[in-house]
Amino acid sequence: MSTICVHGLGYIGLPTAAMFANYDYDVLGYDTSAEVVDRLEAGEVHFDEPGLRAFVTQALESGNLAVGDEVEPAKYHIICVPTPFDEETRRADLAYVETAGRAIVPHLRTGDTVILESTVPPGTTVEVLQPILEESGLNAGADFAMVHCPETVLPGNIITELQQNARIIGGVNGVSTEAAVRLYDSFVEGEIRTTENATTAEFVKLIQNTFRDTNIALANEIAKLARDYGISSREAIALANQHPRVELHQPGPGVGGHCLPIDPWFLGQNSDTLELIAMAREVNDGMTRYVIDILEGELGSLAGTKIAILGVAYKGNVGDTRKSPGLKLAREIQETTPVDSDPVAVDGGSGTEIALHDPHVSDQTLDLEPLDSALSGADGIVIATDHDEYEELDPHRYREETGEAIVVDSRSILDVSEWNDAGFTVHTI
Ligand code: SAJ
Repeated sequence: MSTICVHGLGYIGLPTAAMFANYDYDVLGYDTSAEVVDRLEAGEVHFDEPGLRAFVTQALESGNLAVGDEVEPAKYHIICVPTPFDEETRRADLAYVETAGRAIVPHLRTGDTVILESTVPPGTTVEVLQPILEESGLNAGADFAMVHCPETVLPGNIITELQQNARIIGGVNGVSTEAAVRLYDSFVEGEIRTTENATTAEFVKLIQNTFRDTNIALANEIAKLARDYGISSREAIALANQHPRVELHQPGPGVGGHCLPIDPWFLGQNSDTLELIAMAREVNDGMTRYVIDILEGELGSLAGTKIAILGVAYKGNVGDTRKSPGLKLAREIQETTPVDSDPVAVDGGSGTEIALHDPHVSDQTLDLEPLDSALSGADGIVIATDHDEYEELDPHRYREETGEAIVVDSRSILDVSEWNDAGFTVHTI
């Protein structure tokens, strides 16, 4: 019997399982995907995250971590399953949480603790998970402990943040909360804050990401205003942030990843109140259109042009393309220049040739090109992701291949005067 059973070995579950194992707990990592389990058993990690492979290998080799596709009894069950977003209804799909709960029921015993880490709409722990777990005949709070403990780690820095970030633990009662605090206290170096209300913990996680999304929307609107006034939004924001109570985020081509563009909708899922937050989502989603407007302002219709999009990862120095602004931009350009208006249809009927480049992305389903070929003959170049590699691009090297290309630096990472000297027209957001 394992001490801890982690349900779901994805971005959060796998590092969490390895962390506990490396802190000497006896851990079973459970995943319904036989492929995930097989790859882990073969020493492979199924997604990119700095340092994770060595961290997981250490856990497996110590014998503290085992992986499998069957649940076992455990003193602690930690649920880290995905909660996919339904784009049409803008609601969370809680099927994986429900399935995880049902998988625990036959193994649940008096004195166990069940922890939900997955990001969920407020009310899920108590209204969705609790009734399922109580099908065991045991009562949450009285017979077993039940808490929500949201993960808050930043992709690209997961292992460090897992240990160093503060944690919020919301139990259905004091005994539940204390049981989870004792567990996380074994490796969390950040502060552990508690609330005796699981819904509050769910809510807190969502307002953290909503704060960031809404703040970025404000930065995006500020960037548009700054362009209207012919000044640099980045300089203005940096100067404004000198004030001790101002903390503006950075503008860009939109907000990607699996958290910020989704969590504001989860927050409003069981409420009628979503005004500013919904508008912020629209502002951020509209940034790809804003980039297209800049390109069209310079090039006219994009039909028949070639646009190179540098960066299809959702943010700098990661290989993750979930809800990537770069890919969204590519799709929207293709919709903007339908085949009818297109004298030289290429790439699936779009009137625009789109070349994608990203040094961090290895997704074989994307038609990524080497940098030279992506830039060759480009009429427009969009820096869509703030990878370090793009910051270091030498404009003089590409000038001949691109001619007088228009550059939209949506992340403001280029040295504009250097690019101007090389003959490029550069627009920054
Ligand atoms: N972005 C901007 N401007 C900024 C900051 C970010 O446009 O000033 C964009 C990024 O380029 C990216 C998107 O926002 O496209 C999201 O990136 P991010 O780095 O803000 O966040 P994520 O999605 O990688 O991780 C977030 C984090 N949440 C917060 O910082 C409040 C992380 O701590 C959470 O654990 C994670 O969501 C999650 O799992 O919820």
